[in-house]
Amino acid sequence: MRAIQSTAAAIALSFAATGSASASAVYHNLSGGTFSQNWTDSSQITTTDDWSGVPSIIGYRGDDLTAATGTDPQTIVAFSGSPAGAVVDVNANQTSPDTFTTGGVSEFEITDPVVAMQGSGTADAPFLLFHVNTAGMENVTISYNLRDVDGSTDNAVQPFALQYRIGETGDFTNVASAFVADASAGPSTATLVTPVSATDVAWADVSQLQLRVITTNAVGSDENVGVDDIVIAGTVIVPEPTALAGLGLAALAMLRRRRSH
Ligand SMILES: [Ca+2]
Ligand SMILES: [Ca+2]
Ligand SMILES: [Ca+2]
Ligand SMILES: [Ca+2]
Repeated sequence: MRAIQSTAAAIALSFAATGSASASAVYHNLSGGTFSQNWTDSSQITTTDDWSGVPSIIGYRGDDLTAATGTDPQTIVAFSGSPAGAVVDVNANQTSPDTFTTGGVSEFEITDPVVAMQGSGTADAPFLLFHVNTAGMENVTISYNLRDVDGSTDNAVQPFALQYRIGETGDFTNVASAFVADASAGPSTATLVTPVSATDVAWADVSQLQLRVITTNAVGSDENVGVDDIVIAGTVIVPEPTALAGLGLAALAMLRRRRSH
């Protein structure tokens, strides 16, 4: 009876933790294949704020990660702001990035479908969080295209940073080489595409690698910028030749020991 009670209590606790903290995502097992997402399947997101149909990605609005406008996203390393906490976000099934002014993460079912982000007074630092299991893999890379999909008269400086952390707690580490100072152009243009790619030795052989692409509320009216054609790849870790030679010697030594008995 006691065991049943404590099990029930544990389940209740885990539900409470899920509700108050962040959503959970399945970590993509990179040894089973490359991770990719180009948003072409617009049925993966059908309900606002519901990421359950999108493998290994969750979008967050980034409330209270900064109190200012024009903050360099490279300097924001906390997972969530205070007092808002983590706010899961996506505005589903949108069709007009020019006129959709709500800040945060949005799915645009346009000619080349994309999930895009723009900051606002509420969406202080929206981001996409990728969950990857790189066990047994090295040379882990991420690449994506930042697409200005906002053809309105807005002409903001829309910076994008790439960050990572190992595990699900603590601050993120910024990847300086992947910073884009302004991924948008304007006014009234929606053609700029900025390719980004990065790698870090710290991403190899870990069960929980979190990568995030983050922007911030720009000075003035923000522009929607898509994060598209995302690819996360790696190579299988092969034992060093010296280690193989060592194994061979150990096997020989074992054989000799057996023979001598
Ligand atoms: Ca796309
Ligand atoms: Ca959709
Ligand atoms: Ca633009
Ligand atoms: Ca703004």
